[in-house]
Amino acid sequence: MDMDGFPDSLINRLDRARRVVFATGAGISAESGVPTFRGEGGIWNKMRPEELASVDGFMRNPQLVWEWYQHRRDLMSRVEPNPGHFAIAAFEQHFPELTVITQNIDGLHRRAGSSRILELHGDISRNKCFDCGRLYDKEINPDEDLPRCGCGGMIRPDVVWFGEMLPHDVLQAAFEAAETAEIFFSVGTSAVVQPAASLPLVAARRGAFLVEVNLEPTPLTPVADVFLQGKSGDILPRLLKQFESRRKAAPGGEKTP
Ligand code: BJW
Ligand code: ZN
Repeated sequence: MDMDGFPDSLINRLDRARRVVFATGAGISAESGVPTFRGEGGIWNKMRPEELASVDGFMRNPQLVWEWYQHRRDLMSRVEPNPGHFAIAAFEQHFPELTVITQNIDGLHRRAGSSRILELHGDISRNKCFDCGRLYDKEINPDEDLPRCGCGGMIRPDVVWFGEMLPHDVLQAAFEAAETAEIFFSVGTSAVVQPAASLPLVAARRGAFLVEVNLEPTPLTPVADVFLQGKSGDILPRLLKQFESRRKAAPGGEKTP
């Protein structure tokens, strides 16, 4: 252990790593003011996911679902990335290959400056046609008649609901990144929603060093090599700092076996 409390095993691994994955969930954006789904203050404590985040729910009551998404879209457009997002973006310059795999739809990794980002569950700033998939940017006012696509299909947010497939190419790239990662960070996710929850397990099976950052233990915790309990916006910047000061003290250290 070092005085900042991060295990030497983790710093040593980071020092040698070339391929790193940060897989993030709602928790990383909590400190930006975006509510999480599960856990303390989670959305699903008050709302029913099957009503708001499923195809059936949308078909039953598109107006309600649009109200919810328009509300969250407004909120997400007003918030800013936090030190957790910025630390991940800064880690990029230290590794030849760093991939961010996120379940979030808020665009905050992009706004923090990360460059290789795989968005598993879509992007709330986009709309698409239910039937033909055509993308639409225009704002939806849930109080008015909902617009339709030229093909007659309903317009919906470009996000992935329960029971829907994830975007194929994005998911494939995510599994490839997990399979080849030397260090895999799981940050701020309850690690229960599939198939995202399989990624760290795939990485670990292929030999990746698994690091979890969360306020509380999850089903992944027993599998993790290191569990860092606390806020991602606190832990990740401290980890970055300790890692960077190690690099300064021993430049080129990353090349020693
Ligand atoms: C902090 C913090 C701080 C707080 N610092 N930490 C196999 C077995 C069982 C079920 C299934 C299965 N395969 C598929 C399923 C069904 C389903 C599923 O997994 N259900 C489970 C709930 C059981 N999966 C699907 O349907 C997926 N599709 C699919 O599998 O297709 C193939 C298929 C089709 C048909 C049948 C079968 C298979 C699609 C999943 C889509 C998920 N969609 C949502 C909504 C997206 C759009 C939107 O945002 O509106 O995605 S649901 C919601 O959950 C959202 C999130 O991305 C996702 C994950 O949540 P996340 O990010 O983990 O957040 P939380 O809130 O759960 O956790 C936050 C964590 O942060 C907590 O742990 C806190 O402690 C922590 N935290 N503050 C650090 N400051
Ligand atoms: Zn269409």
